[in-house]
Amino acid sequence: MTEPTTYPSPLLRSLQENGFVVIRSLLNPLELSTLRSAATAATALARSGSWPYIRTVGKQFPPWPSSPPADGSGIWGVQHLLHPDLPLPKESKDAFLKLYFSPSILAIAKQLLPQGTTDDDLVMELFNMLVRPDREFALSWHRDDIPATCSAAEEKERLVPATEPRYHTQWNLSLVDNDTSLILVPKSHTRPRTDAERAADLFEPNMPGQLVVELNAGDVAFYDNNILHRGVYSSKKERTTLHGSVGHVNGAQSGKRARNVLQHGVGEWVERCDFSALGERGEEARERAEGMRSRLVRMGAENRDVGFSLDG
Ligand SMILES: O=C(O)CCC(=O)C(=O)O
Repeated sequence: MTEPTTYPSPLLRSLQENGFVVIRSLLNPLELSTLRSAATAATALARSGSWPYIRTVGKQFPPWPSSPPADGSGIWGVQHLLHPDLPLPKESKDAFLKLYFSPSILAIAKQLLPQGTTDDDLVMELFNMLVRPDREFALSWHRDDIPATCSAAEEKERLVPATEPRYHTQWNLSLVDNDTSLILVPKSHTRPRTDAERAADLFEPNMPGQLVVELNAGDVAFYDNNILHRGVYSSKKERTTLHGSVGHVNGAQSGKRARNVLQHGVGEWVERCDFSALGERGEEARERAEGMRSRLVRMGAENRDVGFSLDG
């Protein structure tokens, strides 16, 4: 028998086994403070109704309304941090741009995507932010691209087995301490729901085996977005969590991935993004980003009228 010549990295092994992996202290203090200023300014715009791309309390999945609810319950997310029209100072916009395309985030993504992934395989996807609502709010237990109404056989068919390659990866990076909003059931990314999980209330507060992902400022959790998970948000606790995803070109042809990404409306503005600030780090960084964008644009051209993944 011939020995395999490559082995999964520890990060990939952890993602394969558990469905998520946490990397501590990815950002230095200067990066954190620059990003926090940018995030605070973007959140203020979104809360005041001056930025129409938001996640509104009371609605879990896209499409969301373009202004905060009239009842004062607020927002739980700010969409499109790379949108060219986001009215922020250039320094703040550049901070978001440099983080999304940072060598550190992309190096982790390359380890979690199929072995041998290079810059030329990466696809730009989503970059949003999750924030404190103005009243208590929670998301139901869900998988991002498999409806809760699916049978066990349908779930099995759509879940990717542990050792098969994953063609996208999703991450939460907290800019403040003590983010405990993401709750998931480790190892549920490769198996259908158990009978107990199926029978449980969609807002069950104590799902068997659940784990609260705890992030401090600068920590990032990468996870399979079809792991069984939910979000629980308190109006009394600040949350400033950057929420992004990166794809692999071999998954971009799939209509399902295209729907998961394009349902957020990124295709409407991505061609107008200005990546020139990345050139400060050398042309290689800017060219990598241009390549990632062009593969997103191609995915959009090949998958029109994608609709939405989930209702609610
Ligand atoms: O708040 C979180 O971290 C989870 C968000 C989530 O589950 C979603 O956007 O579908």
